[in-house]
Amino acid sequence: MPGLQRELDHFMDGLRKRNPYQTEFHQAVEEVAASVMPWYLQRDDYRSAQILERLTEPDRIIAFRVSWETDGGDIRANRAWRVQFNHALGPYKGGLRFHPTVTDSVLKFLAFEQILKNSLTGLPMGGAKGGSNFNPKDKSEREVMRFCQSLMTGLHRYIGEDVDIPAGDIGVGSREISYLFGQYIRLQNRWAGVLTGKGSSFGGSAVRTEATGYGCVYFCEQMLNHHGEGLEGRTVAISGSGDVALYAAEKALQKGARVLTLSDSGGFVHIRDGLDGNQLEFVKELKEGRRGRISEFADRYAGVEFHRNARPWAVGCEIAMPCATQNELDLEDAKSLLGNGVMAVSEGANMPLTAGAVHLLAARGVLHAPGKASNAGGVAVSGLEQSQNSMRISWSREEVDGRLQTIMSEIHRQCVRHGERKGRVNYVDGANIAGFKKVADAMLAYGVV
Ligand code: NDP
Ligand code: 2IT
Repeated sequence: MPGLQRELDHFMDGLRKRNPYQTEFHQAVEEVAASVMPWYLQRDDYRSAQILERLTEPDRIIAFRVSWETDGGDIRANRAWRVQFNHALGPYKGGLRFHPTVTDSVLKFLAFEQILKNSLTGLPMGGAKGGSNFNPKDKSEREVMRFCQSLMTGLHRYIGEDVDIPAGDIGVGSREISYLFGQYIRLQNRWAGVLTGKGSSFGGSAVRTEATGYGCVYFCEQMLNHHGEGLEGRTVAISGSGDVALYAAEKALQKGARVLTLSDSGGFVHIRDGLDGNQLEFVKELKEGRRGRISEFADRYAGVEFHRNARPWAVGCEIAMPCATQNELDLEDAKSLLGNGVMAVSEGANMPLTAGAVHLLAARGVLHAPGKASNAGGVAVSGLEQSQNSMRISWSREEVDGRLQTIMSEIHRQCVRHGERKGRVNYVDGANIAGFKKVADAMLAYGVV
């Protein structure tokens, strides 16, 4: 369709010009624009209201300096941002990332993806993301605390339980959320559910830590079942060893799958016989308790090999779950997976595949769940945490897990509805169209705002 390609190129040229050098943001928008364009071009009402142009321009970006003091008395200044992208469907919602690679481009891509992801959950949440180029890895406990307090001092006036509700992401787990929350309630002198991922004794929801990984496996199972396959006995390669990866591994084990790999930024471990329950407990303690390196897992167990500075995608597997970071699985990795007969890719991370890898998997008909569908379980349980905070109640593990499963099934249903072509589902198109449409309808209803 030459007209379609021309429209897409024209739109992307404009977006690139308006947002120079923001390559991650371009990549995220281009994927969505390619999915929605055929349908968008038929909607004169959306086109004349410039929905696509407005939906790719953030409502606002708050950029601020975070000054803090090291244990040695040196002064440091980091950069921090909060991208409040779109609140058509509810208050801004999305995580905070602390990692040296954080830039405004990375946060804009994440916040843009979050709009559509949150729309897919069916809960009233807009899209946002924030974070800093701060590296928590080589910092002491007290340094992390002082950094979090200083960041919240800069951020607190822009957030609120009905305005914007941050949560965790890479480098921001329950420790950081607790420091951020403590500072928020000190500054505001009021307790409100303004962050999610809190400790269970102070307003946190059951299953929030596990929700992204569990949800990713629930979604993968739905995707396989819909195509006449199952998860039991399947081999799974997982990247990462953070919150998302570890609980994807846990749920995959519970479902009878064989987990062959985990990784961190130093390399990956190949568990030839498949991860077992004791080993998973060891890795949890290693990563969550001691903040150690994944190489130590191989040091501890015979039969577990460590591959330094390598990614796990050359290991033969039937299912791949990238759960570390963006663009961690490229065209060459996708070729390796295909060469080994991969049948499904379920993204735990946000945009872990390069555009080349996405296109190759689509061309070869591999089932591919994009993060905005398959990792939506985390923010969905964040939404449930907000509900519990507002109602001043707390639900049991079973209650929250049941709701999570229902939400993941409903997201799968929406992907099928908008992405099924001749009995095979393109989940990338399905998720993009379903997520986009709801936000577009709300924006149209609001008029020119
Ligand atoms: P964590 O900080 O808990 O873990 C991140 C993991 O990814 C670590 O193993 C880390 O290794 C690895 N990693 C991070 N950056 C890189 C990099 N540049 N290269 C190689 N490895 C890297 O984060 P989460 O588990 O929370 O997040 C993982 C992914 O899931 C992210 O894409 C995040 O946006 C996404 N996500 C998270 C949700 C959540 O609720 N937490 C919800 C939905 C999506 P190392 O420790 O060596 O840096
Ligand atoms: O990418 C994501 O969905 C998250 N980091 C979770 C966001 C949230 O608000 O729970």
